[in-house]
Amino acid sequence: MRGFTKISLALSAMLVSVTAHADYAWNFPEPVTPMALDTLHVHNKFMLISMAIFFVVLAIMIYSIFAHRKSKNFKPVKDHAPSTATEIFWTLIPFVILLLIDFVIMGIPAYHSVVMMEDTRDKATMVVKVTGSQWRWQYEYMDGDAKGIKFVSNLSTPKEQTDKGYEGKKDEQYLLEVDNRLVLPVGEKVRILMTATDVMHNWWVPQFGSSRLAVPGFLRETWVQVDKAGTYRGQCKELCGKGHGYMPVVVDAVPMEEYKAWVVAKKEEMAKASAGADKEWTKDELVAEGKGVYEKNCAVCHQITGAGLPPAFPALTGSKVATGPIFDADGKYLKDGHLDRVLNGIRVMPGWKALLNDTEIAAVITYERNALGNSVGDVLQPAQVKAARQ
Ligand code: HEC
Ligand SMILES: [Cu+2]
Repeated sequence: MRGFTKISLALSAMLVSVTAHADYAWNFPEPVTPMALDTLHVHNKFMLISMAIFFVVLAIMIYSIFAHRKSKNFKPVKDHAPSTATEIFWTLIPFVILLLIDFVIMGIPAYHSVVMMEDTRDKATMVVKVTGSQWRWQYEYMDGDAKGIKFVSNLSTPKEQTDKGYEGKKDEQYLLEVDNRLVLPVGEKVRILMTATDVMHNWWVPQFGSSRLAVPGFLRETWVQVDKAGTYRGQCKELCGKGHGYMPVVVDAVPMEEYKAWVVAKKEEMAKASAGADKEWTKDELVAEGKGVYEKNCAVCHQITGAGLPPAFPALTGSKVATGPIFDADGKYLKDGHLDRVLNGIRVMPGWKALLNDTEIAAVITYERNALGNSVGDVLQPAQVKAARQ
């Protein structure tokens, strides 16, 4: 009786703690793509089957223990094994049962799910390329009206909130917010091509159910078809270095009309940016623009002040490269010069050619040379960056 009291006390304590957390989401997040729905169904089905097996086995075990207890004078069999026929019989029966469950009852839905995940082309109406880099995502629309739209998506949680010892209020979407969201039309099957520029990353939105490793040097694919409008958030799911926790994914799924309007607006924005590349900028304009570019893209490694984190990440303050020549005596592009380092990168330093436009590169270089404790005094124009790219 005592034992029972103890057990029921413990059980009710557990129940209380469970109900105290009743608002906590124990289940999977709501699936919004056919893939997420299908895999959730498979999961639930498998869970039920495993639980049924668990309870049947447990019941037989408890029954055996109780029915053959000492107080009933059961004598254990010591001196002989049961007949070979019995042994074969009770090995074969569970074997057949499990075979049936594994290959038929679980195998068929699992097979259906896997085939569906792998089929990226059938009925896909658009293609988006997703590139992972340390530590940001880049999106490129490959076809249709949106063809040519390409942008980088950076974490937008203010830097001070992620600093050690920060006590203030954190954003509601802390570490799950970005400056440029991926926008997709609702109900369209989107084929996603995936790659990485440095190490492996994984573009993962839990509510989409699709997750695929982005591997440098490989083009891999998956697909999403978001059936419900809304904003969906995810993260990089492959440990990819120091900034792994700082490369979230934010996707806006919007009705087709809204998507089309977004495409037009985004194209205009891009046209404006490239027009900006042809005009002559003043030093102050470039430094002001460059500060934003620097803090968003470079400060993770080189730090806000430019002091770096030696020996892994060199200081830019006083750096020979960052204060050194950009062009040679004939005004030609200098290999291993400042611009070359930023465009093409070297070793751990990423190349920014594909991630930043001409204005951004000109601005960040002018910023490095005239801020962060440096005062070279010169200016790099976007037009010069444009020319150097060729
Ligand atoms: C992922 C971390 C990382 C990011 C982000 C990064 N850098 Fe670097 N950077 C490095 C490393 C590491 C080196 C040293 C490379 C080497 O020489 O092996 C470096 C070197 C440099 C150098 C040469 C410095 C010297 O004295 O050798 C410049 C200039 C530079 N980075 C500019 C930038 C700019 C501009 C950005 C942003 C647009 C940026 N970096 C973003 C890691 C980074
Ligand atoms: Cu990553």
